[in-house]
Amino acid sequence: MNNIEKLRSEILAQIAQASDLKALDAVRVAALGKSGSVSALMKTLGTMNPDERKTQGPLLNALKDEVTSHIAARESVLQESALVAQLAQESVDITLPARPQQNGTIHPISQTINELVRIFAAMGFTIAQGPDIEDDWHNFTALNFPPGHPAREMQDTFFLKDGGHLLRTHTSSVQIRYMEQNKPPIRTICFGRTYRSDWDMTHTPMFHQMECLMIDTNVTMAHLKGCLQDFVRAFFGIADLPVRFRPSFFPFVEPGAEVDIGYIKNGDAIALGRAANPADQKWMEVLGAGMVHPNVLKNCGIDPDVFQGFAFGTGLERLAMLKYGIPDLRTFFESDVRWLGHYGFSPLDAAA
Ligand code: 2NL
Repeated sequence: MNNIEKLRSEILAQIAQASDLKALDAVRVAALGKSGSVSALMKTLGTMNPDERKTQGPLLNALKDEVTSHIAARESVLQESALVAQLAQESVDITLPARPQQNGTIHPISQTINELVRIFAAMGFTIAQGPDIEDDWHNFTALNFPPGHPAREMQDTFFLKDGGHLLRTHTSSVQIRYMEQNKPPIRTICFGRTYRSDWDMTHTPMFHQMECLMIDTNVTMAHLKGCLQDFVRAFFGIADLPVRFRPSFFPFVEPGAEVDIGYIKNGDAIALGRAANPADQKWMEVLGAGMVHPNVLKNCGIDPDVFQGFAFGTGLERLAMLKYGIPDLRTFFESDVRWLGHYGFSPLDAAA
């Protein structure tokens, strides 16, 4: 009895005197902790006879409850005064200028893709996607590359160590997968990263391609030329931009062509467009194109006696450099936010 009463007044006094939360916690541990004074008394219950236990039990429990609630009450008083002290000490300098807001920009490659999507969507094309990691079939064999073709060599292609896979060297693999899954009529474009083991002024080991594929009955080179011409004129916003085809070879097309657009030289500067005097007309290559090779159609389960198609491909960095006047390819991949601030686009800029 006496013991409990004495302990009670001691602990309550300690609680009242605890001047901060740390001191209060020490009081709590000393009283209610595993080897605390109240806990020690509770343990003596087991050694008492039943009568004693009957009177002592409730008293000890009441002590424990009372100590607990005093600690909680003191704790909230101390928390409150700690907050008041902190608020009195801290101040906000409302004259400090706000941190400048960093606005992100749309990367020129993304902007170019958005513009191309608009142009080709208006012509009825859908967008296809495919994996960056490819197998030999979709990247080479289905595209009519013969076994010893130089593009299949180690120097140009990044092969994975598993022996069966590679990083796609062009987005044509996406079109192969699309033809395996979808039957004509087909009108589809794709955009994607492509990889070649190359690194100099005009080549980076990763770059972006766009590719276009149309398959139907009675598709001719005339459709290819009309589609291509409409696309480059819409993209560069030049209604009479000259376009010319030169015969060329790609294993996956027959006939194949390289496609040039016209420009004029003014000193060191160049301007896309038609020269007033044909003698001043200059040409630069921007695309590869052709009629899909019958073997490629066969490889995708499409009957070349019934269906024909055209395809073309182009590099997105090159298109973006020409349209936006970006002089150096390698700056696309330096991830310099100042470059992005300069050449990037606002999300509010409508696509051309
Ligand atoms: C270039 C040349 C080209 C194609 C891509 C293609 C795709 C299939 C079948 C036939 Cl599935 N052709 N694509 C055709 C000709 C040229 O790209 O210089 N790209 C940057």
